[in-house]
Amino acid sequence: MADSHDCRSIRNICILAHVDHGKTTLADHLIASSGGGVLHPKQAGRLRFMDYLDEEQRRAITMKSSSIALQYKGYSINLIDSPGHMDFCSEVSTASRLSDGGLVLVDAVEGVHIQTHAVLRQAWIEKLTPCLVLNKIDRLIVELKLSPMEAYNRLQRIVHEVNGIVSAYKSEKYLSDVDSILAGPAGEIGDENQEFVEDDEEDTFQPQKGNVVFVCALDGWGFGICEFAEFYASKLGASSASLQKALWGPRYFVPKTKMIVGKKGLAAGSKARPMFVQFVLEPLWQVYEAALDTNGDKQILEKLIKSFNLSVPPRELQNKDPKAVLQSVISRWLPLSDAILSMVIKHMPDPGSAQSFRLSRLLPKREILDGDFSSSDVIAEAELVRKSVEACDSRPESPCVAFVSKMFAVPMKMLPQRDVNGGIVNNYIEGGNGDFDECFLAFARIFSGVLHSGQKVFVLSALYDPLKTGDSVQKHIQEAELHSLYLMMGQGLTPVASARAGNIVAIRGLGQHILKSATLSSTKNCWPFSSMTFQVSPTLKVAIEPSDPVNMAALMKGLRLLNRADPFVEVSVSARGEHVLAAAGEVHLERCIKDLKERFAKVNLEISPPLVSFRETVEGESSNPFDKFKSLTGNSNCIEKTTPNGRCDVRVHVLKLPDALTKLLDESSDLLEDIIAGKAMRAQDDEHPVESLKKRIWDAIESEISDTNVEKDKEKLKLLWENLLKRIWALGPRHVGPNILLLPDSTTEDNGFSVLIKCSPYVSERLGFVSNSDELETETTSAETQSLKEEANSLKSSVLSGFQVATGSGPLCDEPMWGLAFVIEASISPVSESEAVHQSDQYGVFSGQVMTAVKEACKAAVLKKNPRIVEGMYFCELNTPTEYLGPMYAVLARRRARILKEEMQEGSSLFTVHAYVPVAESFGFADELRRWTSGASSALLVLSHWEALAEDPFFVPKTEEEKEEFGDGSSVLQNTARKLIDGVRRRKGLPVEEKVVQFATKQRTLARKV
Ligand SMILES: Nc1nc2c(ncn2[C@@H]2O[C@H](COP(=O)(O)OP(=O)(O)OP(=O)(O)O)[C@@H](O)[C@H]2O)c(=O)[nH]1
Ligand SMILES: [Mg+2]
Repeated sequence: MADSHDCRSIRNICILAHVDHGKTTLADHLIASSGGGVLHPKQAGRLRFMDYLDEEQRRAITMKSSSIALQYKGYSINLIDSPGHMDFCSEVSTASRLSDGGLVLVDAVEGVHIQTHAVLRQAWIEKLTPCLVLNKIDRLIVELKLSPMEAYNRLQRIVHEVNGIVSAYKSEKYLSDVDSILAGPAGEIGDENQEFVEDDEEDTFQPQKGNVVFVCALDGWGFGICEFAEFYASKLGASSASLQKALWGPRYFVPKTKMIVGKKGLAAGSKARPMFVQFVLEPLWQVYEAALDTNGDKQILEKLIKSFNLSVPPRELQNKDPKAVLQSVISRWLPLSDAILSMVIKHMPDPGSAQSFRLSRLLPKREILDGDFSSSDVIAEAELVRKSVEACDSRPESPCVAFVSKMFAVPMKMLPQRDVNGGIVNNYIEGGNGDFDECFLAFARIFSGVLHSGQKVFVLSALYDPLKTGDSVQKHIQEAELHSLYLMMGQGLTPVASARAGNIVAIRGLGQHILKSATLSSTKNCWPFSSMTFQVSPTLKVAIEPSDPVNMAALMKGLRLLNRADPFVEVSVSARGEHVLAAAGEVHLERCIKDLKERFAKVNLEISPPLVSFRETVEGESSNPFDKFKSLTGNSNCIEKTTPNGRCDVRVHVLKLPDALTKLLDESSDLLEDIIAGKAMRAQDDEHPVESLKKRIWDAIESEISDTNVEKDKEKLKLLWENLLKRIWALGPRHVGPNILLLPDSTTEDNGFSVLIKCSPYVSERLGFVSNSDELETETTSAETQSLKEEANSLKSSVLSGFQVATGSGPLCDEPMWGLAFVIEASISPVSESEAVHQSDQYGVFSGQVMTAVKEACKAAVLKKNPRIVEGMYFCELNTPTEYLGPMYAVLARRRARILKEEMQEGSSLFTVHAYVPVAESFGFADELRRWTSGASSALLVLSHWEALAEDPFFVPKTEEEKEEFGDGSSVLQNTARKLIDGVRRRKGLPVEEKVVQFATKQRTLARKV
């Protein structure tokens, strides 16, 4: 029973894989055998029970994760099926957070793909115990027609590859642990680290250990090595344990001596095959041949049925379709659900042992810095809660803690009409906001204690801190009453009165309190669970408006509901007042819009073309790295602006940051935000965020310096960079972007008559590049200069805002700037007597003038230094049969793709191609590809990086050669960079320079002739 008192009989698992590798098909068979009769075995594999949404069935891909409770040999197994499509990868995060084990599926024909990497990583991050399922073994026999030996080599290669991926994560973690130990204060290596050191040696997935199975989900059969080991034990006269070790790898059976030997033990010229081939694959191949070949030996099937005592109804054996006969025999010989579920029970941990292992990820130990005694009670209780999560304590008196990983909407009519006691419930009472058609349920796992329907709990957001009191914290904690609890059976919901620690449930009644995820707790003195990590962020944005403006309110309500129902969608209002919907990709977007139209808003909508975002930067540097620094000094390299009242002179220099540094600043924006706000000091784990970031900044710079060949230059460059890093005032836009505001060089001094607006290198201080104890200026100055200095001091924020605004919208098309460092020297001079009289109002507030001047100067500085447009790039993985390579390359070429790698997949006619495709060109890409290749190619896109276009958007042919090649400029086709810029400008309503009619005279003469 799911409500069993002992959590040792529970397993919470999810199925993870690349798209189409067969997760939902596998789930079908497990449900048919152990789902309590919700699915007839005949339909298993074809129905796709867990894909219950219409859109999922129509497209034949899973779009959300959903859970089902299975009963197997006294165990209660909560199985979560997850989607494999990139657009829904957030659902993989929500599924793995609630599970303790992950069945990682790999298609034996297609092998490891990008999402396989991604799900292995997710499992690793969430500390799941993984098992490997090699699916679609039938395709090796029927489609690829491999010999058993070839099939073995392929399987071995896949296992090896998957092990390689996991061991890379292990060593990465191991290395970073070692780093933090070296960087941190002297101490012992914790338990956790120890475990990585030990484990590092051994492959994670080993068929002989029993955590790898070979299956065909479509036909419902599968096996692990142990099934065969047991069977052959009596036949070969060996123990099944020793056979299990020998049935994988280079182990050979010598019939004469009845010995198992390694390769060396074989006689020269021996034709022996590895035991896995001889004893496992060959019989399997024979059965397939016997059943499917027209003149196959049908006796083999009969022998099989006899020797294994299989009860196959004669009716099924007489079926005319040889495939159906094969399936009924082989699925009884090697039942899929037994192979999988016995592995789950044996190799995956129960909630108790899993939670103690996963604790450091779920509820990381907090370092309490300020030893405030008044909070010691809170700390003690929070520690108690943590202990009870660690033990998965399911006693009713222990603190109750659950984690909600997502909210999902179900139509009201789908809710059970009867409560636990069989009484009729009126589901429509609750709702509160008038959304009567949809009901929001929380997808949750209980980590400690017991949850009852009707219970009151605290809902903690990820930012909640039990040690803080006051209003700022109050908004992160709410009290809520759980309306009802359900066990999930895919789409079906079974009401339960209570559920214990270790179970996965759906909770009703939290719709008003939780937006996406939250921690539930019976006590206020509890830390919230750590946030989930998502592989990508939603990048595909469109503006939405109702076809009829009258329906605006319905759209807004619809967007609000959608935002709640989809863990990954983002809804916002743009600066221009448009409602912007951000989704992970085209398929996701399409589903969101369908949901909006049909469920949440129920009105017709107008959808804009995708709003692609760009960045703006300047041309890369020349080969001499010192040029970069030269551009920071001197008059010729700078832009000067003066405020309208003539009192403030602004000089701006701009420099392009090394790409690696830009990328680092961009990626670390969350961390930087914390560091700048002074919040990152409390390390959650054993890492030192500031130190490690500092080190990475240096690494980024050093990778640029290392391009220089001369050793002396390297030293010099290093010094120059050191100097720059000590001068960081701010980052931008919005204080954490990839652009840097540098203070003027210390040699730039006030020139007696005007005063420089200066600040302390605030960000450098926070990052620890300079110490905070800056000496204060002590020189004595005249009263006049003193007041000027005070004024300069008050204008600091204007300079800063000017920089923030400029980096937020560049000169090309108002898009944010990318990887630039600005040195802004703004100096103010005293008001002269004559001006003072009519000064005050004429030009507006002085601070505003300074801000505008700084902003204008920054933008002009970018324009002067050969501006370039930067576009987002997708990493794209394509799989195409050889005959469609031509059309595929044509599609890629039309979309400015850059091919990185092309590789024939061994043993199949599939080509795998890796390419970068610009985001701006990616819309409709998958569709076009499908059309041109008759659906034979598939492509998956993952957002990869930002890349500057080398083209000059303002290119006009100047030299003779250029004119020869491009004409005199009037008839030159606009280059791509210019086209992109103009596209964005048009969308934003900014002026665009356009030649509407180029040769009017010629057109007229033509017309006359007719
Ligand atoms: N030949 C063969 N085909 C299979 C097998 N398992 C699944 N398939 C087919 O593979 C396709 C995809 O199966 P699904 O179960 O929908 O795959 P999935 O992993 O759930 O896909 P997503 O949820 O969209 O990521 C279907 O057409 C299945 O019939 C198998 O063992 N052999
Ligand atoms: Mg699926």
